[in-house]
Amino acid sequence: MSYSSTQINKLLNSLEKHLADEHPDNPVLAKAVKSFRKMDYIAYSMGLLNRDESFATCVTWWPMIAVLGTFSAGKSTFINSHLGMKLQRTGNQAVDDKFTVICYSRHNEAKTLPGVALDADPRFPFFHISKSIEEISEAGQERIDAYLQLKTCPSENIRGKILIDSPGFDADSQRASTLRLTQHIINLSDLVLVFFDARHPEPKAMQDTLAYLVSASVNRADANKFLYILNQMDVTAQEDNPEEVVSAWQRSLAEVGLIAGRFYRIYNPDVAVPISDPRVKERFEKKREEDLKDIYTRMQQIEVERSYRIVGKLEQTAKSIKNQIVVKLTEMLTEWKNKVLLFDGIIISALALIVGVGLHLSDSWGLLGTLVPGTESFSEATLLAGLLVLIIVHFTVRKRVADRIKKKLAEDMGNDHEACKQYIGAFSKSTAAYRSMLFKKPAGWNEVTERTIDEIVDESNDYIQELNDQFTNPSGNDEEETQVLAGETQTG
Ligand SMILES: Nc1nc2c(ncn2[C@@H]2O[C@H](COP(=O)(O)OP(=O)(O)OP(=O)(O)O)[C@@H](O)[C@H]2O)c(=O)[nH]1
Ligand SMILES: [Mg+2]
Repeated sequence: MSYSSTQINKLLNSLEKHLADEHPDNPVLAKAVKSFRKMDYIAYSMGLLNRDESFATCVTWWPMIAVLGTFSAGKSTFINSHLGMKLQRTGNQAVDDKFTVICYSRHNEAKTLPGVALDADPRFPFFHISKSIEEISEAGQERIDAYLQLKTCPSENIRGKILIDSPGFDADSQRASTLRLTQHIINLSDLVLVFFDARHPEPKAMQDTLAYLVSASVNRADANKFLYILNQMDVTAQEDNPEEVVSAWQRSLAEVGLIAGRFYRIYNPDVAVPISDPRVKERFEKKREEDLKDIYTRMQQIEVERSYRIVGKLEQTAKSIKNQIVVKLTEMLTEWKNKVLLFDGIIISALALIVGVGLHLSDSWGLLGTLVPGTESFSEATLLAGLLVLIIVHFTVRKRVADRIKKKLAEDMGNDHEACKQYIGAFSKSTAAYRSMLFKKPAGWNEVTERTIDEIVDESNDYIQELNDQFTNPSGNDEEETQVLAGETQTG
């Protein structure tokens, strides 16, 4: 993705502000943006990045949790109860017809913004999604607002995360654009909760859902980010054999290839039908509590993971500039210099030889006198012409050799386009015609920039310590936090 250089400044400023809002008491990630920015300037001076690029756009700043599933399965009810407020409408008819992206905002009470707000904002994972929808739209230009909306919400439970509520999945009546959005969301999400309805566990009722949401997920490398949830379990308490509902559900999942995976059974007590038999009730409640705790732990965990992931990326990028990129560029420059000198030598000797032989054959050795100042026929023009030829030869050789080295690099690096582009940018800058060949170090790399990189590495270590202080609690004086962590290690 590329932006203009003013756009990139704006983007990073608002990113920093948003992160600072999210964690007023713990500004690690907002500080990380600053460190990324510092590194950007080094990369600009080295030619690794263009002025309209930033290392900060290579990381995803918000972990995303998507809630998908059959209609009326209780997706919105689950989300409301997680947020602790009635943000989403719920009801027994198909209620939602749009994807709702829910994110934290400290300042506002809940606020709804149209889909264009997401489409136009590069901080969100839906930047320019309308283009991709237009491509497949059958109904001509469809408005993104018909599919997507943004809600901000002051619930602490989604601080630092993006939560997505989706319309009930019903593949028959799905428009292509909805399917495309679903795919986009699945690809980008760190966690996907797939909701099923215990009132309709039979395969027929969810065939399309299975085909689209489940079979596609089975063979993915990130298959473990999918959690399969059978919701509204309370209604099965009335059945003679509640276990049969669960088996029917698991059988239909198995039919589309899903045998391993994480299965959960929950219900929402606020809207549940009361369970009269106390023994059944106890059993249902216990299972529900266990499963819900696991689901919440997974949801909680992704925020911890993202903070470490971002800071890790910062450190890793800084180190790779110093230990890999600069080293490799230096080698490439040495190779370039040696080859240029060699070819310069060969070509100039050859030229001298040709001129010599030519003059000899035409018996005009006397002309050589013109090149020696003081002799009669010496002309400055001849000297200048000779010099010019040498200069042209030299710069052509410099460029040709550099091009050869770049070409070989592109072949060696194969499909790592991003890294290859950076090397080529930096190497081009280092071998630019205005730059002396005698510099051993790549352009933009000097004691100051080297010290800055060391600083960034130190900073990222400080951030990790700050994160450790935030997420672990060695002194153990806050029971709740210790419990959360204990849960994490179990599932992790
Ligand atoms: N008995 C029972 N009813 C539930 C449960 N969860 C949700 N409901 C009810 O099921 C209906 C549908 O809930 P929603 O949360 O709107 O479902 P949804 O999946 O968001 O539905 P769409 O957005 O229309 O696809 C509502 O009337 C809820 O009150 C549950 O655990 N048990
Ligand atoms: Mg809903």
